[in-house]
Amino acid sequence: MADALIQPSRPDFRAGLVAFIGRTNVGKSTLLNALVGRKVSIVTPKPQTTRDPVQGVLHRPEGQIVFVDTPGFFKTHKSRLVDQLHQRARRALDGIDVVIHVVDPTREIGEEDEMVKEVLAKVQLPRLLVLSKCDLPDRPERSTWLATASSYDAVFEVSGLAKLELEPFIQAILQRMPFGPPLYPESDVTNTTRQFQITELIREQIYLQMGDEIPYRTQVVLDLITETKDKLGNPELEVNATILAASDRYKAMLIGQGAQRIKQIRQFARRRMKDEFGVPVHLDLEVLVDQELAG
Ligand SMILES: Nc1nc2c(ncn2[C@@H]2O[C@H](COP(=O)(O)OP(=O)(O)OP(=O)(O)O)[C@@H](O)[C@H]2O)c(=O)[nH]1
Ligand SMILES: [Mg+2]
Repeated sequence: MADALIQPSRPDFRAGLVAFIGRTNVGKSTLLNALVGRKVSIVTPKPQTTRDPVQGVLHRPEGQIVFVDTPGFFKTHKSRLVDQLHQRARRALDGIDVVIHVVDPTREIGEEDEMVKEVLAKVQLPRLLVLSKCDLPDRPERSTWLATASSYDAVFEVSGLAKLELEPFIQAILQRMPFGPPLYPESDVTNTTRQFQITELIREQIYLQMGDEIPYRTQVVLDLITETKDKLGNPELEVNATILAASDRYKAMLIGQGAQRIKQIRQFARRRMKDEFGVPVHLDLEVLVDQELAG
């Protein structure tokens, strides 16, 4: 955040922080991306895709909303990583102005939803309930969630994927923002760096290209990023990154038969990076084992 760039705002300008909280896979990150108009948070059908409280900024003449994405709550066998992600989601509520509980009415209500409700019960904040995926015709838990409306300040049904019903939702949030100057300059859409975005786009492809068994403890490390030019003088990016796997077995899975899987991860990640950064990307990916990730 470069404070010097922030323009003095109108006296009635509103700005604040809004956190999305919910069980894993309900569509928090998809919604964040739809609201800010850019892919600032990665999305996959696999649980606990989001690991860090990524911020995305929506700029409007009357106000600025900083959305905070959080790791989803996920009930699984006890693990240090899952505990850590839940802790990050709870902490993301510090300093927030409004909390948005995102639920997926297509899925049976479960223990994970109860975990989120317990977190919400501990915070004294304006709260909105969002029923996601309203583009899907079959939403068996819709009425059950709507029946909980009295526990919230307002309820919305939206679709991040199909970008449906977003405007009334945005207006409801803006109304609840405190008066104050913008938190980010108008040019900023996220608090993340390009380096972070690159490692996330690689992690996204790891999740997407692997089967059911995801090497969750895998880490992506950026070794080098260089801005270069092609023969005609057009800008390009050269990226060298390493995927650290927790064991030889995971390393073999990531590489795949005849190195097919790592090739796919590389190809798709390159394409997504080109979409995001607007320049061709050469990506060099290596897979190594890091024993410290195990356990
Ligand atoms: N049909 C439909 N699918 C959606 C919608 N929003 C998200 N999805 C899908 O739901 C899956 C999970 O989406 P995410 O945005 O990653 O969910 P999340 O809540 O951020 O998940 P975690 O980061 O794991 O907590 C993906 O396969 C999305 O494409 C929606 O509005 N409609
Ligand atoms: Mg997410």
